[in-house]
Amino acid sequence: MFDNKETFKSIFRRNLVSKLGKPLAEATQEDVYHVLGSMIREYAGQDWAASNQGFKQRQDKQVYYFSLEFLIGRLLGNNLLNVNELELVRDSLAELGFSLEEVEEQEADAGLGNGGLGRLAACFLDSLASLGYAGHGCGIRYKYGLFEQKIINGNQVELPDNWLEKGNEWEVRRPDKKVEVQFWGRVEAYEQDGHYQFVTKDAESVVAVPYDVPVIAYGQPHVNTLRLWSAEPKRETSLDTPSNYYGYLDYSRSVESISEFLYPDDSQYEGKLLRLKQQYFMCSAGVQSALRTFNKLELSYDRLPDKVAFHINDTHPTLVIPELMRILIDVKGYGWDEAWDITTRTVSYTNHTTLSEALEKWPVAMISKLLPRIYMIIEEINKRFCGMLLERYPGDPDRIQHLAIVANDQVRMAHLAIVGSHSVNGVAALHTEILKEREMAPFYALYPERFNNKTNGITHRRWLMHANPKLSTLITDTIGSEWIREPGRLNELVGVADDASFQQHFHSIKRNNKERLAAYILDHTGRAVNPDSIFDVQVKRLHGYKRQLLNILHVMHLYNRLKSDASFDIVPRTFIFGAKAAPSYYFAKKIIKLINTVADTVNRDAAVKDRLQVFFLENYSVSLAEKIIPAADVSEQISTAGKEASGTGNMKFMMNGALTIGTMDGANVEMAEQVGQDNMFIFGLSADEVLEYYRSGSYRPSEIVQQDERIREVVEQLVHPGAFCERDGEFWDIYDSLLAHGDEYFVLRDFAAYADAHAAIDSAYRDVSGWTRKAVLNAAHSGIFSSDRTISEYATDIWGIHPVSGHWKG
Ligand code: GPQ
Repeated sequence: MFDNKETFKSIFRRNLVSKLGKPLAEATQEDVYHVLGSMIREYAGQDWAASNQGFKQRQDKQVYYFSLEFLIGRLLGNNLLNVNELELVRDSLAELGFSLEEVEEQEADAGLGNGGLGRLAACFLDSLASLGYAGHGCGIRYKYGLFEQKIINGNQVELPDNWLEKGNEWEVRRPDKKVEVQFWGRVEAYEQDGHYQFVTKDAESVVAVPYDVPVIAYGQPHVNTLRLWSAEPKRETSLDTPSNYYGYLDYSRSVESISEFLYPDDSQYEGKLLRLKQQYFMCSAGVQSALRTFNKLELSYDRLPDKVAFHINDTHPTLVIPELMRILIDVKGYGWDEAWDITTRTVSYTNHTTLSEALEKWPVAMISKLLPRIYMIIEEINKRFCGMLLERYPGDPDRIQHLAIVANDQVRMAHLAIVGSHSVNGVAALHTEILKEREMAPFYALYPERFNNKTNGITHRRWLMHANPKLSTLITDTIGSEWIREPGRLNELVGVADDASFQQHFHSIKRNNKERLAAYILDHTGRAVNPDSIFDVQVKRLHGYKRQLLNILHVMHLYNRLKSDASFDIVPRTFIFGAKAAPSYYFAKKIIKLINTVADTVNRDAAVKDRLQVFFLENYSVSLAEKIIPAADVSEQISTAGKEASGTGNMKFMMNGALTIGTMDGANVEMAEQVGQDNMFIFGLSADEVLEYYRSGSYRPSEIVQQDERIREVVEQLVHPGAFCERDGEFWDIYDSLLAHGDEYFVLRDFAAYADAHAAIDSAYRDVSGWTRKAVLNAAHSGIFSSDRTISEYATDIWGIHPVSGHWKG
């Protein structure tokens, strides 16, 4: 791209003048960011055009990954890494008097997602491109991403995330590729040549305009597209827009609201009309646009499944199924059976949770009014599906009712997704087993061949190479650079896990990352952190089942012991939390308040602060994760067993040499298989034991409180004024969740085992070499959790695609 530093510097100066009209002497860091970003984007434009040209010429099968969320974070550093210019640009900027790290800080995070599901989509895009697949993202260009979190008096306050305020260097608006999406109206049927033809009358049209973001491969000139749709009113007046001026203004505002903001709920169904509009808007725009590309191949639609795959990221994009049916039948003239065959062979679906509160069930009244033709098609799918069930299970109406897509005046999106696709996958081995044996068992009985597992992964390019460049360099210096293309080869580090000199380098890199995080904490909280303390981290969305409560209750217990037992000797520990709570999730917000209250008490207490500190870092985001994860010694993955479908943060920590304290849940199970239980701190109930408790109803949290003095003490501290409770009954709701409402997530049941696991961490950490060895082994066995492995499995088993370009520059 740039031959050497001198060419870079001269091109950069020229761009600064032509783009901003500024000489170098006047440029701010923000200017440098914008100019550099636009240079990289423009450069990638060449490869982008060539990639698209290649797809078309070779008629490559295209995968479209539909997702309401793409939590991509910042792009500058990652794109520089992928085009192999990171070092040259860093050095050149330094010569011009700028620090690349500080320039990177100028970029707003693209926070177009809530948590794991959205970040997974972003990691998948990186792997699709870097492995040379023709695979693209389809999403929404929300004007406001996930809210910005402020902590005020210990409470979460949400501010709008105006991420586009300063412009977005990476996107290209493509008005020439716009499509129209129809809402409301009524369906009319005509008879034509012996069959019915359906048209929707008096619908409201919305224009979907794509903003394309290049997804740049690592080390090869391959660029895919993340196409984000923005909703705009139709400018020209026509029958489907209001003709009077005030009516038009209302229409225009309501249209723009479709892509206005991301719903901030994670693993939680919100039955709002606007959310349904977002879903259909994205599905219809994405399907139309993919079919437009397919049309250029001039093939029969019978061939669609050979050339196109639509993957739906959870049920949020399930309307892809009836939308494709609508186009095949109403526009392309297919009969039902052929259209159904094409559709089901084109669509595949990933399930990300078994939590019942996350299940999408749209009211028939809402969906049939907003999307009348789509609802007709859903009804017909349901009718035919139930007819099939009736043949198969005559005399078992309960079973049919249980499996139906439309029942109790609701459309069950998961049922529609399973019935309308050829593949249904879970995201970790345990999760997939739970789907097959419990949650989706009757569907598994019907369609065993559709169900498969695809254990999640993370891109090692962002989460190791970019987030932890020093460790990345050490690895390359030790085992060569092949691990970058084949992350499985990280296991060659096993050979140096006991090597004293390697250990020492590894340890000092971790220590260095901890110093950087300590500097960040000092900067943001005004408190100094001891970088020799154990950095014990729990960062993820705030949820009952993720059990941040278990963690903070244990911190309260440690504090109590330090206060009461002068001989209690612990390795200094710094507990770090980061978590956003859904704005309407009252309980989760109370936990945030509790964590902050505990942090306040502990950090202000001179008697303990050399041994115990607690921080809640505000506004957890992708870019903050990149600072925190490389600095962690201990990774908290402590969900109630059976509840966390996979987890992906667990993999990021492992890859960066943190040791996991965790339950046998989600992908923790497979991590333990890889690295061995000796190198993790596993504790607590198993998924089967949790299930057994639910079945028998025999769990009595009050008995545990009676038996365990430590637990009694911390539970009482929630409601009685003292160290952690400013006013009487401050944390009654939390107290009640544990004692009056049965402790749904087994926090008290797992407390003792959790405390033991923490004691084991304390003693293991005292042996520096032993700990470092375990840390190295974790990194060494993390290669299988690269999303490159995950994506190759999707490619082979689900999508039937091959890399279309395969050479590596690096
Ligand atoms: N997940 Cl359903 C989300 O982040 N949001 C959601 O709405 C749903 C699931 C997560 C899930 O909780 C994690 O266990 C997974 O690792 C992650 O999806 C990616 O599969």
